[in-house]
Amino acid sequence: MTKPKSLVLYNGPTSPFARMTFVVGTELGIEFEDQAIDVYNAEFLDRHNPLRQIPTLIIDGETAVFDSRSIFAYFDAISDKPSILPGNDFEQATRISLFLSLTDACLQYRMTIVLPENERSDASIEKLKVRMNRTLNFLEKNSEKTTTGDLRLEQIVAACALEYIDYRYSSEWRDMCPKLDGWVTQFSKRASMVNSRPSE
Ligand SMILES: N[C@@H](CCC(=O)N[C@@H](CS)C(=O)NCC(=O)O)C(=O)O
Repeated sequence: MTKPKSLVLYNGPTSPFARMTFVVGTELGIEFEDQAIDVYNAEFLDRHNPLRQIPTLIIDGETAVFDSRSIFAYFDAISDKPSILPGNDFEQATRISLFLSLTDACLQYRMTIVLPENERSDASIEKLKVRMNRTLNFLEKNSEKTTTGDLRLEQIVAACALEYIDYRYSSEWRDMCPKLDGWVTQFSKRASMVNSRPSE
């Protein structure tokens, strides 16, 4: 795999998916420039990513890689360290999907509750809350699979997802999920997690 001359990661101060790519790149020893942008006013991004979303990674000033899953795979491919991807472990891949979808539900929840009252749907908010709580319960029951073993993508995605739940929804999950709570409290002491904590 050809090594890039320059990498720019378009990131944001509170984006959970961008945070995951930052932590993955950092843990894999990749050198990249981390640029926090206001994605809602980032017209310049359209020529690279028509979705105008973060994270977006620019290789050597021209090639764009997105979304977060493609960036995880790219960082993993150019790293000199052992792969952190699930490979053919499809149960692990499914847990990664669950943590990513949990993050997505929390993002949608946040986007819904900040709408003006007349545009908000209580039913949609309730559905997202039920989805988040059901997923957290499921992940707690299987938590040993996530929390044991070597550092890998699954753990990075899990830790960023759980801290995003704290940030945008509630920390009540910590009482409901004591095993995940204990694990993430330790995991989030890693420098890559401390240096990417969401803040407005
Ligand atoms: N599936 C994408 C989701 C990216 C995403 O939702 N990014 C949000 C920030 S967390 C964004 O750019 N929102 C701005 C918008 O959609 O206008 C990924 O995994 O990277």
